[in-house]
Amino acid sequence: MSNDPGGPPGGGTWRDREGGVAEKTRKKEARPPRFKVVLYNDDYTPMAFVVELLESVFRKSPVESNALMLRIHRAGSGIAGVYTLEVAETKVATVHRQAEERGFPLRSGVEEE
Ligand code: TYC
Repeated sequence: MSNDPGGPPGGGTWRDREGGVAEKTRKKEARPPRFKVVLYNDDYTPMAFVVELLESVFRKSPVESNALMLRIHRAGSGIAGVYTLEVAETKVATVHRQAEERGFPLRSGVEEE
């Protein structure tokens, strides 16, 4: 009676272990969860300030920044960028700090992708 097909306890193959990291773990580390930074429209923040932020904080081109600002203005909100959680939260904090410094009510937030 030897039904044992061989291989490590718990299934899989011995080969799984040769790299030291199982495939599931490797995938997790290679693709961390991503988070959208959403910018919301309001009636008071100047268009030029939003464009400036999209360029300086979100590294978008002037043309792209202007198009996105207008999209947010018309639709009510828009995605400024997609990042890891820590980076997304830092961008939101930067947006709020710079807007508050200028006395503008601009709001933004993080949403899981
Ligand atoms: N609605 C603003 C205005 O007319 C412009 C604006 C665009 C404000 C995008 C916020 O996220 C925003 N001055």
